Amino acid sequence: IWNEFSKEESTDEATIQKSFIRHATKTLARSSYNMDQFAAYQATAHSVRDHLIDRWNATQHCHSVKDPKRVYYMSLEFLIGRTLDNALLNLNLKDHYKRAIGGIGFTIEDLVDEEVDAALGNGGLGRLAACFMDSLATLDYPAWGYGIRYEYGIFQQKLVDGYQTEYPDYWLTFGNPWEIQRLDVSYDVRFRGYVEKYVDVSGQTRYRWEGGEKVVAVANDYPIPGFQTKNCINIRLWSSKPKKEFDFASFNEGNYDKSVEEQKAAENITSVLYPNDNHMVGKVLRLKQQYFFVSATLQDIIRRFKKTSRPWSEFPQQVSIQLNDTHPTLSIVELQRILIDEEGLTWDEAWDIVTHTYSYTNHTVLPEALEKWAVPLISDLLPRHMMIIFELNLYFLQRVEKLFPGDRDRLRRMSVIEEGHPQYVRMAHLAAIGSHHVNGVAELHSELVKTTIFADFVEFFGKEKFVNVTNGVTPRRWLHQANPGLSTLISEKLGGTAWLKDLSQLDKIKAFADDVGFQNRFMDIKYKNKIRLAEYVKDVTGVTLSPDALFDVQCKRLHEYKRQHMNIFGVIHRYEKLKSMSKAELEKVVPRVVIFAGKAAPGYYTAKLIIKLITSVANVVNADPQTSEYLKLIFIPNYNVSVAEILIPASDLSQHISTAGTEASGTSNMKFVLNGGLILGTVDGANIEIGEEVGKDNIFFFGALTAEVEDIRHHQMYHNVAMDAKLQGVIKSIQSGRYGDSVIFEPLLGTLRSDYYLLSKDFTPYLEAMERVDAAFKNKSAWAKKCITAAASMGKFSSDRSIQDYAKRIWKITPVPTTEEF
Ligand code: 26Q
Repeated sequence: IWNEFSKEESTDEATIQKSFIRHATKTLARSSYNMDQFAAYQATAHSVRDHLIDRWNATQHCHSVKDPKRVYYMSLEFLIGRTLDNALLNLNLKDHYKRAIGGIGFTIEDLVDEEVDAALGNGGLGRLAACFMDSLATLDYPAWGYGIRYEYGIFQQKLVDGYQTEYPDYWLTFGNPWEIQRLDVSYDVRFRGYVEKYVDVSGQTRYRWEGGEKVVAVANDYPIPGFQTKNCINIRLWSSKPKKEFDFASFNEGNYDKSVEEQKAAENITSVLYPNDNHMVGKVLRLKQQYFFVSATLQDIIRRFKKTSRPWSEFPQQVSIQLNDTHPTLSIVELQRILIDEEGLTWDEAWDIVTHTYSYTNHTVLPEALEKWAVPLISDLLPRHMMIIFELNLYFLQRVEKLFPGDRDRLRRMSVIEEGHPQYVRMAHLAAIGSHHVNGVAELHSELVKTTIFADFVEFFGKEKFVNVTNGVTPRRWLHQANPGLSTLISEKLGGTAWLKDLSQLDKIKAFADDVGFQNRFMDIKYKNKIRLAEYVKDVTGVTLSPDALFDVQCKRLHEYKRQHMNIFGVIHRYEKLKSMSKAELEKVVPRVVIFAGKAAPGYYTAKLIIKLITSVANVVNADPQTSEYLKLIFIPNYNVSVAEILIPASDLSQHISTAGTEASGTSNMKFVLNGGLILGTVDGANIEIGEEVGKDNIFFFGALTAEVEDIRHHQMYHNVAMDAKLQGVIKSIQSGRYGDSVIFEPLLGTLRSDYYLLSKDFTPYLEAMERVDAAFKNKSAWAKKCITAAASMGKFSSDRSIQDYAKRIWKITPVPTTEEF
């Protein structure tokens, strides 16, 4: 009976319609008189979800039978975005559903737009995790993602009087058809308590973590379908629940507050995502989130490992754990604790297992982003873990001392503990010591990792431990889904969709770069994408854009190192210049639309002020009839994955202009070029490798190189520099009051007096690069050729390639296809 009735439903029109109506009536309790567009989305989603679950079950069954080595990707963030369209495309059901849903009187595009984003991440790091899950599923790797089911994702950004204001992102109001709550998969997680020393039966001194507060972690599963494969993997997101529902003792004593308090405290743990990107905040609740996540995940991994009764020594042959930055680093300590305190292994046996299990990805070398936690905070929350950290640090420093006798300064630099009042735990040191590999996310960044934060560690462990895995993006979401026009054109030329699983095939499109007919089709697709964006911009801002203008986009988290202020200063410079031009001169100008989007961390004052400057300048520029044909300036509010899917395919030029050496990789740079846009960028992060692939004629580089930046910073030469003359002109323009009371911008302008991000140094080269862009855009055919050549050169930047790199060099896992019998 099971075999007969558990088969995946067929996908003909009538079956899909039946399934839609069954879910509308039975799952949602709706009727034909009571179906709005949102309910239709929900019914469709539930119907698609059935297909996902069938494949998910088959994949799980296959993996438990074959019991291969698995990889666990631990990340505090998964920035997934919407699922419906992505699932339809990955399952190859889009056309079927289009027809079936059309037959019921809805259009699939409208329904897709009803879905709210799953925005459980800040930016690059979280979106990378989501791309990696898509690739792991597509390539048939036996993999799990583990994370937290935040009830509030990254805040919603609205503009009020041109200022960013934040609103809670409660994304679960109307339920979530994509998650499967698993009340049967739950674990206790403990905080605080005390440590007891005792002697065991064999006379060994041992420690036990006793007492403490308990909460419960409940699993919520998020199926991730691969593209054109039966394989469907899982992201398991934990939510916290109180251990005891209600304290009746205090309730009966009339102490209602106290009995509810504990319950609320437990639920608080997974309530909200911290909205800081590339900036460490030392809040207890964040540390609680990290340990809660680490504890539940390890219990789940160990339970799965124990099912097959292997000895502990085989753990690293069965389990590989990747740490997405240092955020889950307590996992290293927790595994050591479980092995020695609960499983009775010796310290050395345990440490050997730990260090053959973990690997760690570093995403930044910026000092303000490196995680360090005050020792008293950890001692209080996790007393046994703090002991273990001190102990492993002691053994580690003894080994360092042996190799470099008497080098006190080296010991101080390398210690997991930063001395001071209070002491701090350096999480990056802990992660590096407990891992077999440490990787950076682009070539330059991986070199910087070795020469800056881990220089001493390279000398100690050897350079083989420190590797590079250049980031990538999934071409399924970021081309096939976001840009169906271009995807169809490529499939037509390459004779099918195989390139979507092997992006190196894109290379063959280069053959058409000179073909005028192809150029026209390519640029026509871009034009239509620009119209789609213009409609969206009209909708959310009321401003009308001409799709004939050069669309120039910078969308990313607001940060001084990313230098959105250099961009807006450049816009002011352009505007002033336009104002001074004669009619004849104006006629030669390339019309430009400058678009910004991005969120600032709520507590990041300077970043928020940059947004205010952008919106203030936009108000003036967009209302100026003298320049309106030549310049428009837009700030799109609430940048998220869904906005990116509209924005990226519509860009002619995108800006990636971080001070050299500061942006670890960047991943939107890859998405833009893949979609037929060019980059204006610094010689930083993955821009460099993109430049190597596309060729120097197809990317606009400018600015100081990393070595020069390092030199200037090392000699403190960024203080009180003579300001670039053109930049001075821009500052004067702001101070003239042209964009509103300039007093509010003084703190932003003040940052330039100590020009740590080297705006002054890079400003003139930046403007010169812009002139090269304008000149190039005038030659339509030459521009098209650049875009085609660049896009066709992007094979390297598929996250499939990144994942294969990790799988072969770091995780040592092989694909396990879910075959038909499952
Ligand atoms: C840490 C401690 C406490 C609170 C918050 C944090 C925290 C949270 C998020 C620290 C950093 C982040 C996010 C970092 C991030 O997104 N980094 C980006 O990672 C991308 C993927 O590798 C790179 O492409 C970007 O260059 C890098 O900035």
